[in-house]
Amino acid sequence: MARHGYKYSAGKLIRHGLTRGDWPRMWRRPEARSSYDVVIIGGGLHGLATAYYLAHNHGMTNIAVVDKGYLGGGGSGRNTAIVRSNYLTPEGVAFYDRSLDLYNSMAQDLNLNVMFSRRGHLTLAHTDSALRTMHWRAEVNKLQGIDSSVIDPQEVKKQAPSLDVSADTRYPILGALFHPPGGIVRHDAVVWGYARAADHLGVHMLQETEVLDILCEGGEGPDGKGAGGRVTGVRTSRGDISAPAVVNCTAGWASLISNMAGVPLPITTHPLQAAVTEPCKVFLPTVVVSGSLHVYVSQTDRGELVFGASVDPVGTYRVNGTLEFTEELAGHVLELMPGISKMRLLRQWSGLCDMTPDYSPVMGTTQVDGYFVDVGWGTYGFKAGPVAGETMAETIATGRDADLIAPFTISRFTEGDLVGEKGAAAVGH
Ligand code: PYC
Repeated sequence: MARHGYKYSAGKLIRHGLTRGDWPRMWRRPEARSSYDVVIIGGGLHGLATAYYLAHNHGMTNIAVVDKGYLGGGGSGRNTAIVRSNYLTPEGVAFYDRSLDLYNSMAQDLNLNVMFSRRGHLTLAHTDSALRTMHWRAEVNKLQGIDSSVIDPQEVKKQAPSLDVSADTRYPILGALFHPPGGIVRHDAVVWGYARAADHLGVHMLQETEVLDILCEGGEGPDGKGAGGRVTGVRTSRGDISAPAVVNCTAGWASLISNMAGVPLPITTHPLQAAVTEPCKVFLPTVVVSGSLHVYVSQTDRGELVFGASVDPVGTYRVNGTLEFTEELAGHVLELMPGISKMRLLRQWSGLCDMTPDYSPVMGTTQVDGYFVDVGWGTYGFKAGPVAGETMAETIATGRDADLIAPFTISRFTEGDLVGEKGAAAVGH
């Protein structure tokens, strides 16, 4: 039997299910200690993966993951679960490709079926300039051994027969970037898998525990915060916890949390809306993205179509759904797939996205000793979760930015060394 999870024989599992016996909890609800070696703020995919890899790869188990809500209640439970590595920059391609590797072996590694479905990913081009960007991405991808190529409308039709590829549409499909390794994963299962495995290795998950301040000393700012200082712990709604290392793995509130350490972030926060239809027979075999029409869509194993769009244009912390989003989405999706006009939308939701100027994350060490960031995940946080956890764990354990995240550290904004990924964002923002 694998390391994490229930240690039951098949017979015992069936008996347990039939008798509705007491199922063991996936993770404990421990009392907080007064000190930990590492406190991770944010109990989403990134925070849990960081905790898991710290424990699993580096033997560090005196770790707390604190969250003001419940595990996976933020962006990890609100995204559209798409994974891919067909980015535009060599740095981005290498980083997201490692994440795909980790997604590929995750079910075995965490002993939980995370329903990874490698089904291919199409990014449609409706203009000559979009087609040029797809060729550019394909060449960058191929140089790094990524399966990615530009295909013509007839091949697009073979991959996704429900798409209208005729030339007389309002936004004709001129071609697409085709990325066979892309797909979707069950996002909740990924969170549960990391949480259960981290718990099994001794990590404390402290839910409903809000971080009110990050405690520092020696820095140039008020209360010893800011450059040149070092972290000493966190103040939470359940009391102070001391720790020599504090990691900001939050999304939505990343800049507010970072201000608590005196480390301002170049981030603006915008809502991102999504929607899902009633289930129907599976007819869409790939993930389909249209940057020009600001839409992406995939079909779950249950048969629902899951749609997303670009972030809302105005920065805010509100996560209300809007009618404008639904109308625009429906209009654009029906341009691509007129055949689904009778399908009904079931639900709509939104989450918060922390957008950086170059559409790449901010990761690693900072100007405050012991304060680490894994933030700025815009609309790409889910696909990066595993590799972000793995590389952040290495960075925290060694005190040195892991090679894969060295291009994404905060210093790039002062050194003018941006990693421009706007051309590979799923949609225009
Ligand atoms: O970057 O693939 C992407 C994506 C999908 C949904 C939001 N972003």
